[in-house]
Amino acid sequence: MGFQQEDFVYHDLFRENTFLKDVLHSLCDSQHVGTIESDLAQFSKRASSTILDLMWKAESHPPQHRAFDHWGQRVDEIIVDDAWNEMHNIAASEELISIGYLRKSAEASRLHQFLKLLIFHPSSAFYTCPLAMTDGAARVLELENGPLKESFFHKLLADRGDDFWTAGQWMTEKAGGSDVSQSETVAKQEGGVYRLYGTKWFTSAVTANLAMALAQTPVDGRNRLSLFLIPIRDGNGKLNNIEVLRLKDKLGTKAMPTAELELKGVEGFLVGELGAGVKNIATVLNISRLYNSVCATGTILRLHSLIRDYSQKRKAFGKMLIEHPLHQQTLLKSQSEVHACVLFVSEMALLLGKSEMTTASDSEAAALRLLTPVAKLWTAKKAVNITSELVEAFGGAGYIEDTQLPRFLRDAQVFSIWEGTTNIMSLDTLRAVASERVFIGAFDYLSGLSTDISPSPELDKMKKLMEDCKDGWLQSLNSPNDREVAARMLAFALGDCFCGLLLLRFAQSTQKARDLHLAQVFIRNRDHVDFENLERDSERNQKTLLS
Ligand code: MFK
Repeated sequence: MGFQQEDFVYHDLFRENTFLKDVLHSLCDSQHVGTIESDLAQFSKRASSTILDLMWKAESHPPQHRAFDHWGQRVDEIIVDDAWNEMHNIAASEELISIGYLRKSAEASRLHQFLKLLIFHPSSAFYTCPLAMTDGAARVLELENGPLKESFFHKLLADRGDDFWTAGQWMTEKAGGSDVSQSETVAKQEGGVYRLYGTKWFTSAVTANLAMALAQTPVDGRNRLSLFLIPIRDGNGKLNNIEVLRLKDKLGTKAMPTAELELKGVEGFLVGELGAGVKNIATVLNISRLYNSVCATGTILRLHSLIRDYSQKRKAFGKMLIEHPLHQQTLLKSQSEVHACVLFVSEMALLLGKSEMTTASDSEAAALRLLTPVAKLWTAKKAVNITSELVEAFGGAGYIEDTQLPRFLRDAQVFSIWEGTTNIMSLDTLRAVASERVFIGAFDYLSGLSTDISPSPELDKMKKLMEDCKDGWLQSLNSPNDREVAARMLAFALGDCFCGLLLLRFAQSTQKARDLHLAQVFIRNRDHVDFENLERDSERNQKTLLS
């Protein structure tokens, strides 16, 4: 037989090298680190073996919509593979939601949960998508602290699959995508309850048990969006006055059922104040945007592990790929960014944990608000770019479906769209910095981070970037147009600066040559921020675009 290439291996991400363990040890207090470490170790072993097998099965049997039974009766069954249902049981028994709410590890509980989700995501067939919305709904209910919490909160935290409920988030409509204010779904009061009517254009995880949905309600003589909790199914598992119009044929996330739904008078329970729907659903969005960051990060952590493994098994031009200087450059730059993403989401987990324990300082609360959209857009774009780079690094094998590598590229594209595009996240960054409290507090937080790090040229470069962001924003951007034009540049520069500081602090904490090298590689590849370097004349821009 001729040459046979040895296959690449899906290593256990927690045991493959010391990186994730080092992250945990550098951020978690000694009281909780042992429990979290042993839980991550056992789970990571499952995620790279039995759970991975379930993912292949779920991915190769995508969901189907059976609209009618054999007599023509509308049934709207969503047929999913058993493997998808097994992901549900795993999510419950591994307490993937409840870890964040039982708070056994106090402020580090979200760190525990996010690291576990990071390991789960690349083996989950995107079961992390329903989990993201479930977690967001759980946080809304926890804050609501009334009868709805009493009825539903515990179901979202259950540790047995049969008892565990997942949640969807139903916002997007034909008329209202990013601009949800254009939504046409209405909630009418009928017989003392609210009933919702309208079409929801993009509802992921239609196998969920409840949904958080926006609908128009009359408030002071005009329509305003309000938030409703909808129990999706009755006691027999049948949809409650909801019709499934069709499942979406998406670019990726093929195992995950996403549907177009017609609401035909489904009962909904008002959450929070009438007319404050966007503000209330922002709680869901902020949680699910952090999940998006965790999942984007998990994707590239896994893919980088695969290419490192392959690079030690594939020979070209007389030596292993890993020995080629140019291949090393590609892998090193992406590894520095993968590590940056892991540190970014881990730090956000700590900030979220503190905020939910009400122990966050003002500057930490401000950093959480500002850096949530930044984390979302920054990690999403890294996932898209790095996935493209690393799939390419496999050569032709990366373009062949049965290597399962092209799936990475298809799936990565969702991260910059799911829960708001890069530009929408940039506008949310703008919304956040418009508050003086958030602007000052978040820069205080970054500045505090930099004072913990020993002097070096790399630290100087990150401090300059931070000052240029702050001063440039205050001094050179005065009109709403100029600020909008600069929003994306600010968001990416903040992401660069935050990650550079985190990588330096991490290297200082581990004292490992690997971590210092990766911090240096990352910082060397950062650009300066220059708010003057923008096309600010909107009228001229439009003329050029249309001519
Ligand atoms: C996993 C597989 C997935 C499968 C494929 C997925 C593909 C994509 C499917 C989807 O459709 S996902 C859903 C994507 N859509 C979004 O994420 C919505 C994007 N749009 C936004 O985020 C807009 O910015 C937003 C709807 C929030 C704008 O609405 P408004 O009405 O113009 O907001 P406004 O008036 O600025 O803010 C209303 C209130 O909410 C304000 O509070 P006050 O009333 O007290 O002033 C804001 O401060 C507050 N708010 C808005 N965003 C916030 C926030 N508060 C905290 N955090 C935020 N992020």
